[in-house]
Amino acid sequence: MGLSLTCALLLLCFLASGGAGQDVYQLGAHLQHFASVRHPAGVDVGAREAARSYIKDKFREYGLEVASHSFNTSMLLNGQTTTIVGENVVGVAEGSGKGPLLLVGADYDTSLRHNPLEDNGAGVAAMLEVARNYMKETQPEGHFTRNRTVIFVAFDLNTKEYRSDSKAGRPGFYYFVHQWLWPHLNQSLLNFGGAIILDSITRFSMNPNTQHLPDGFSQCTFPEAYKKIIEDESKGNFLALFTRGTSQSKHLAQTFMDNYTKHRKAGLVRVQKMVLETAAPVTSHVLDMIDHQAHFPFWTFHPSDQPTALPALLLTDTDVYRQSSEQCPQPCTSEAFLTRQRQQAISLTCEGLINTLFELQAERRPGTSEGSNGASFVSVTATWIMIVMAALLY
Ligand SMILES: *[C@@H]1O[C@H](CO)[C@@H](O)[C@H](O)[C@H]1NC(C)=O
Ligand SMILES: *[C@@H]1O[C@H](CO)[C@@H](O)[C@H](O)[C@H]1NC(C)=O
Ligand SMILES: *[C@@H]1O[C@H](CO)[C@@H](O)[C@H](O)[C@H]1NC(C)=O
Ligand SMILES: CC(=O)N[C@H]1CO[C@H](CO)[C@@H](O)[C@@H]1O
Repeated sequence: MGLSLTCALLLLCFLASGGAGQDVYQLGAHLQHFASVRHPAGVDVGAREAARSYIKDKFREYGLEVASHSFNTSMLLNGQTTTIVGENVVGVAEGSGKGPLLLVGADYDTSLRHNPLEDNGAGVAAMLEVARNYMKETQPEGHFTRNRTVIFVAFDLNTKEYRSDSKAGRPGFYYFVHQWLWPHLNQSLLNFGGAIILDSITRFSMNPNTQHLPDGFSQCTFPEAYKKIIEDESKGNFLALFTRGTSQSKHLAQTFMDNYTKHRKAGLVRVQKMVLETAAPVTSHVLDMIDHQAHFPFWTFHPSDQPTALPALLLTDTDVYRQSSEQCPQPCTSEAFLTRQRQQAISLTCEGLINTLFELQAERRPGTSEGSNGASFVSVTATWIMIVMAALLY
């Protein structure tokens, strides 16, 4: 009885810890591969390439078609401007029918000064989990059919984040949009549903005055978001969702919001929409906040004389504009990093994204009921509860 009681208690603890379904996510396993600095001038010169290999292996394992996009850029190494070869990694989930393609992307390299797990290992881990679950649910035995194409992209060399290097060339995502994506879309806006970018998604704080906003944030740029954040005592307790004010971007943003908010634990980390209207004035301080992540070359896409803005969303914790309530002890291992708060936040983001992909790119198979993908987790839980009760009665 002693043993079975212990077993039962352990199982109950296991069940109680099931927050935003995080035990179905393999975040810890991914994060182990993103703990070290992945910069061309980093101490571990092989770290960037090792991370890239890991992403490719996982994409293949999930059944995605892997494509690679190499580009040349430049940066300051040992005092000299040097050409560097970068590689964006693409995982393609081809749809069976026509319709606009959707992209989910995250940077996998790092700057020299940020925590490699926070910026942006967690974003890459989330993207991998979204890819894994999307592919699993759209297998022949899954609940959905894959109708429209989804691509998952890990971007290399975000030179815009290496701010100390003012001579650095353009970042990998810039080349990706111009050299890979636009030709792939047959240079037609109609073939593109939008990009959703994950860049730093684990910095949170429920304490007042932990969210900093740059000068000009309120004045006509993001008035609604400003009001809400001030009302909330400037707490860094939200995931920011930056979008343009165009109808296509707003539709994508709303679909994500709706699917995110549906989760019963969504209240733990709310999503704050930041809508940048076309005519809104933007100060250089505000631009500093939003011009170095991968959504930016989509917003500012200019393939010819004509600007052709592409729809894109940025999901971010606002990074250096926020003080996290959780410091990671140095050296920050993936185990120490993946606290319950971070795990829940990443899981919620994953759930919102996966359901957004189901909603926009897939179709429920006839005969599978609404919510049955979520219900599989519940029925597993129910089975465990029965086992626990049996153990207790015994
Ligand atoms: C990068 O530059 C080298 C020469 O420095 C060239 O041989 C190579 O083809 C370039 N690669 C790409 C992808 O443009
Ligand atoms: C989605 O794909 C399935 C299977 O290929 C097909 O039966 C269905 O008609 C498609 N739906 C649309 C809207 O294209
Ligand atoms: C682009 O055109 C090619 C050749 O006509 C076609 O096979 C491909 O499906 C098109 N791509 C998209 C995204 O429509
Ligand atoms: C699974 C899920 O919650 N899907 C929802 C995503 O958002 C769309 C648009 O609001 C809803 O129709 C889906 O039901």
